Amino acid sequence: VEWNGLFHDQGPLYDNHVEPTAAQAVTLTLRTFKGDITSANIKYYDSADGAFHWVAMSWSANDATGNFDFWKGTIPASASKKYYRFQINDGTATAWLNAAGTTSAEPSSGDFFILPGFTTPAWMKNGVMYQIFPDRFYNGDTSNDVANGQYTYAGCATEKHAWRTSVVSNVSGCNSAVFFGGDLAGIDQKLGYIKNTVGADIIYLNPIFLSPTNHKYDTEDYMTVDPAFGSNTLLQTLSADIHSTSNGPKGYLVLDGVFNHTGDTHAWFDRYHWWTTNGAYESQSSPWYGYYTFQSWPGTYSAFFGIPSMPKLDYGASGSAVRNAIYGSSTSVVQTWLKAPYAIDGWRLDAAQYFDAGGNNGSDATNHQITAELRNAVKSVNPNAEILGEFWGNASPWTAGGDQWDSAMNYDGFMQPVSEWITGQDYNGNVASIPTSQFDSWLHGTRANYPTNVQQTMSNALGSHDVTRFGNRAGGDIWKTYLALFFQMTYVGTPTIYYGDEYGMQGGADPDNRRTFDWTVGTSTNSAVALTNKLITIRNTYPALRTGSFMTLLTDDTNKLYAFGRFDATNRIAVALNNDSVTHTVTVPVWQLSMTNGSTVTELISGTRYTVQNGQVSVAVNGHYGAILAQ
Ligand code: ARE
Ligand code: CA
Repeated sequence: VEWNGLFHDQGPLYDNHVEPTAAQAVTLTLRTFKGDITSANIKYYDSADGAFHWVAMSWSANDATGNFDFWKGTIPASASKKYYRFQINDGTATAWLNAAGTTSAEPSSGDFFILPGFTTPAWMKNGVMYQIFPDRFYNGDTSNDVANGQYTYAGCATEKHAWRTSVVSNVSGCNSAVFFGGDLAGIDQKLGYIKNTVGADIIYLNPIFLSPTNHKYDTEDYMTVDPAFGSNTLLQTLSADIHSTSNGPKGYLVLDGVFNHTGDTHAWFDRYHWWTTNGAYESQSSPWYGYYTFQSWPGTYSAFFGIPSMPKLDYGASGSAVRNAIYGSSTSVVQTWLKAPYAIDGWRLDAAQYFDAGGNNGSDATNHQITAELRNAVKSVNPNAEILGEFWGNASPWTAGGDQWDSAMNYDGFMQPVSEWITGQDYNGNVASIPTSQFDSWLHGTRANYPTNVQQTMSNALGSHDVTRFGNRAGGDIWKTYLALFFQMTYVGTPTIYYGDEYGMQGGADPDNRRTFDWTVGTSTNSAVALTNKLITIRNTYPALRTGSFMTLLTDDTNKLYAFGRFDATNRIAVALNNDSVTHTVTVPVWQLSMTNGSTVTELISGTRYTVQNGQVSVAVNGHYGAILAQ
């Protein structure tokens, strides 16, 4: 069997129902070199009977170039989850193909998923997300700014700093008390920048509810927008303006849901007696005593990473008061903000791996039961809402069943490999460098962890509020940002821009990764911002870049080159990336995409046309730049 001719993924040409209902049979297509094999079978595991089943495939067609055969087979419709791989035979020789790759021995993991009835939001598949740390984006209302010494929390008096773009350093352990004045009014005023200048349509806000710190991961009241950021009414306005098409494309709003822990100033806990009612820390007969886990009351209790200001919620059993308050009732936190008049479009679930009862820190059946209940609660209000989990590794325990998260922050399958390939540093800024071939196999392996509709909605970012800035890791070389943008906007998953990354904002670890946005740099005349916008426009124009197949075309470790295809029934696109610092001519084997000799492709940035010769297109690509060849 010629492995180089084998291809299958769940793109539109190879799978007729990537999100099947229980009533839809799934017809799969397998590509081989023409005349290469004698037979092929689908072998699938059906969770309904816990057994493997075989489907013999039959030859159906050749491709336009005559290089390939297509074989088809159909898995019958039913409601049960199924997992499949292909057995490909050439006489007595056999190869196996599944999502993890091609092997000569039968694989025991890495199969493709069929999860009837599981859908992820179309707007996440087709959108571009923009992440904002609200205190640092734009000050749209100076009247709500936190003043110097306005209050003291955890021994730190608040400090109001002037907007500036230099290093945000640790202020004697009190960096969470440093405020710059950014707010929801500022975000609302800058929607034109986000939607039109950048071209993003999904806005993800770091926490905005009442809390004494600038980051607001220690919630004091889930039902109140922090007054330094605005008001509940202003959130209503912001949500409406994001959704409106009068200021750009229709947008979507995702909020940070910090439900693993509350802050220690929440009335339920009330460590500092800020509230008139008795919290769990104040009285063992508090109505909320059972909301937390005390090893020794009141001083020793379960908390996020043992940080005393973040006492961990005890979710108890199904139907518990905490479950009802957070997501289970119509007046719960999760449901309230999803409903009109706020109508947010999704939740990013902070530290969601730790949800649990009894301070156990998650990762067991209780965590997954809570998460599944939370999903049902979200989808009962809005079936198109997004549930985006925060997890730094392989998030498949929360996505593989199609019953918990829609997708996750893609630290493991995007941010880390991109950082190591392009910058030679991991996202924490430590030296870590990988060649193109390893970059490609890393991407292949992490895609295989997830159902295709999950892959298509994974949040693919270059940086976040928890890691060093991409611009820092790139050593200030804006060309590395250009290259990263080419990849981000053409890869599988929801491109996610951490505010300022579109112009290569600098910054080290927390808190320096939360510098104030520089509005003299973040403009349409900035070359990186302009490239971001151009690439997003291209992504928006070609569905193949969002929901098409992905095929590796070239890995060249010596010259640091990478090329891959994205394609569907309408378009075939080859993306060529040069990770070297000098120009290289990239010879892209577009015969793998069935492009015929003599046909032309258009490079979408320059408009230059190229002719396919000998199954290839040769294109000169600048160092740390890319080319997008479409037909
Ligand atoms: C503050 C200070 C820091 C200081 C820290 C400890 O700013 O300088 O080091 O306190 O005292 C929020 C704020 C932070 C704040 C923190 C504690 O944003 O500024 O730090 O609260 O008060 C793990 C968790 C993951 C978590 C990351 C940071 O699993 O959930 O660590 N991320 C979320 C948010 C954060 C937020 C919180 C959680 C708390 O995104 O912004 O912090 O609500 C590996 C592991 C991961 C681990 C990761 C990073 O990859 O696999 O599990 O993530 O490393 O450590
Ligand atoms: Ca303000």
